[in-house]
Amino acid sequence: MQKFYLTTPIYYPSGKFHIGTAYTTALANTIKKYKQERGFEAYLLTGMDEHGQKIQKVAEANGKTPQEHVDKMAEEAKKLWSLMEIEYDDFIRTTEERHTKVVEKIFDRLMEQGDIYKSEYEGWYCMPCETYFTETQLIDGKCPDCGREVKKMKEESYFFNMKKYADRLIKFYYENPNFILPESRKNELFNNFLKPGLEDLCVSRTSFDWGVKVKKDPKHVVYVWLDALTNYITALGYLSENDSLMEKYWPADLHLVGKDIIRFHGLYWPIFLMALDLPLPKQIYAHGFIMMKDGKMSKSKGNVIYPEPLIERYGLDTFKYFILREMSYGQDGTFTPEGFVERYNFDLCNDLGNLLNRTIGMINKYFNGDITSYPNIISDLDKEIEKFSDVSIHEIEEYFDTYHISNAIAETWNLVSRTNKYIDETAPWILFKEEKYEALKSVMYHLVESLRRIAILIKPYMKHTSKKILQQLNIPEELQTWNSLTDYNKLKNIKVTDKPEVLFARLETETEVEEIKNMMK
Ligand code: ME8
Repeated sequence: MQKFYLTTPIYYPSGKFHIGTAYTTALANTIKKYKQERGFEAYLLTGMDEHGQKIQKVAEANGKTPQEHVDKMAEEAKKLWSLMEIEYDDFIRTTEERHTKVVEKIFDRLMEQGDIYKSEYEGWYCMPCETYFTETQLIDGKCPDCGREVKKMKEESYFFNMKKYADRLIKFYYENPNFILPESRKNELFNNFLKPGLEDLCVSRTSFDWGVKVKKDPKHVVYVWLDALTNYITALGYLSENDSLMEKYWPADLHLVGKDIIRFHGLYWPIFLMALDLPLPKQIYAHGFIMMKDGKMSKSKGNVIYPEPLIERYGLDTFKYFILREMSYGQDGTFTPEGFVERYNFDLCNDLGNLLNRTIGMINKYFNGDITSYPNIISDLDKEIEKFSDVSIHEIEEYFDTYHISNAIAETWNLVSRTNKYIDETAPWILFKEEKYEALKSVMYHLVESLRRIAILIKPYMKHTSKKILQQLNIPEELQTWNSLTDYNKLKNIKVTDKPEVLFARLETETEVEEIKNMMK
């Protein structure tokens, strides 16, 4: 069986996870489920990045030790992933011994090899922000973040020799043009960072101690990104007693990240791996950000939206449908309460829900719920819809394979719309009135086929809706699989339900927009 190893970023437990974090994870789960449908042995890793000064400070502010804080946050994260039915195979936390022990070993080894060397870090330090800046980053000689005075400071630090590997990485980029997706991000990394030349990277800190200590020099802790990135291999047992998962799954097929952290994944991570003599991941896809009408989500603006209340009120499938559809490939998307309610009412309730209801209603009315077998006489309109859905399936698979999930969903809804149009074109009520029963049978057959296909195509991200459609139509198990998508004439002796259940009840727009606005914090 072909394997597929994919990862999400490991998130900082600095606050409650909002719909942005949920988006990356839902996207990862969708890709995993799709790969499984296509016969891959898929392995999904997620987790938490628990070290660093930021976490130490948040814990202090909450009157907790860092460990108490991250333990609680890990529980909450797992609760959210369970609510969202995320089928991860492992959840790695960077404070776990299986991780920290290996980070120590990696740091040691890189030091021994001479890739990490000791030197002095010099820069402009902003005390309140606890951050170093270079001369050019300063604004009017002051801190670019808070505008306060900065001081020139020197600190003893360990550095990673990035320069040594830069040419190899450039070559790798040339030889693997699809390594970084989308292409625009790759070009950015290449032109803005690789071409001008990489600076050596400071990989240790002495200003705080919540991290993995450098074994041979414990007043230093390992830089949080060197610590964090290695999770992708420590979780597989790299340098541990049992590294069978590493054997099986490395290199990763896909690292899924947001555009904010592509620099770390596209530059530093490959170089760390080269230094460790390990193969590089096959692809890194950086998606865009979920934005709000007034820009980024932030607590100070009071515009943060969390997944839980949305899922509770509108269901998991609706939530996933919205975020996955709204985020075009590599682009930012916008969350608005109006957009959310509109997509629900139009796409889910009107287009998909009504299609199922109308179809079941007609089959019951005209044929007592029975679909017997593939019709003998096929009209041109029937042929057209068959052809349309064949082409759709092909395109949707291609979109899934290249992680254009929003396009895959949009194309599926084209099929939904086309099927609705087919009802208008064939006007089954007239066929019935004119007693053209063979033609009417064929229309019903084609409607069920379309719905069966749609139900299979949405399975990776709308499991429950998919199941409800297949159940109401009474589709046999063997015709519920991805492999059966291309079969078009196998449905036989089916009796659809005589008690159709509404998939998505219509929402009252104004009330719901208000409801969602009240969910924002
Ligand atoms: O960066 N829209 O963790 P983090 C879409 N610990 N995605 C969003 C988003 C938004 N508005 N906000 C956040 C870290 N994300 C490091 C990662 S990996 C070795 C270490 C998602 O908690 C997106 O995937 O800040 C982004 O890259 C990630 O959360 C950042 O999570």
